[in-house]
Amino acid sequence: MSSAAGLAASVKILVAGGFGVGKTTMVSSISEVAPLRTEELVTEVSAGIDDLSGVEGKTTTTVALDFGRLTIDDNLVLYLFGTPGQDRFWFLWDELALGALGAVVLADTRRLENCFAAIDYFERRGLSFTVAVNCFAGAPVYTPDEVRDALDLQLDQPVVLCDARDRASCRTVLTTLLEHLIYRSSAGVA
Ligand SMILES: Nc1nc2c(ncn2[C@@H]2O[C@H](COP(=O)(O)OP(=O)(O)OP(=O)(O)O)[C@@H](O)[C@H]2O)c(=O)[nH]1
Ligand SMILES: [Mg+2]
Repeated sequence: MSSAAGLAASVKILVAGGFGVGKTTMVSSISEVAPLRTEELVTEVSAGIDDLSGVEGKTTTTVALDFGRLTIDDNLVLYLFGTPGQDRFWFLWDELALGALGAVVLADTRRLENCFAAIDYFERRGLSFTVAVNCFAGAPVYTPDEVRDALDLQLDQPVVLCDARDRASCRTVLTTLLEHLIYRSSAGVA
């Protein structure tokens, strides 16, 4: 977190998760400035590699990052960085994670296993995160406790349900993450 007298503290947050889970959608929904997107057409290189089930209409994919900004109050501004979802862009994650204070890991219950890599990455780096289940229509519905169990997460690990298209819902996800960051810092964990 960076701050100076009279200036709001700025905090960098990553929005991560598997391919097509709604990362770009979430950053775009919540950003108060025109979001930066770096989307390109999904090419045939994707065929047989990226699982498009449930998002068959998806024609573009993030190739570098998404960027957005959200002012929480006079004292705190969040800078949101959405990661690319395709495995071939993993090499960008270390750059994107530099200086980040926390992360949202988006999950889709139809392809829950796709968020394992992001969870593993943040656990290894000791970066606090919140799992947010993006509730796509028709996807199996599970409680946060069931998702936490399925992902084998600690009991104090926040898991919330959300709709990445809805600004208020995304704001709740980020508030949950901020509360978790404060809890971890007061507990001396991070
Ligand atoms: N029904 C529904 N569709 C959604 C939701 N969130 C995103 N979508 C759609 O799902 C598709 C994938 O969304 P993106 O935001 O591009 O996903 P992404 O995680 O950024 O994808 P990559 O960058 O390719 O990994 C898009 O067609 C969205 O319109 C949601 O909450 N509900
Ligand atoms: Mg994207």
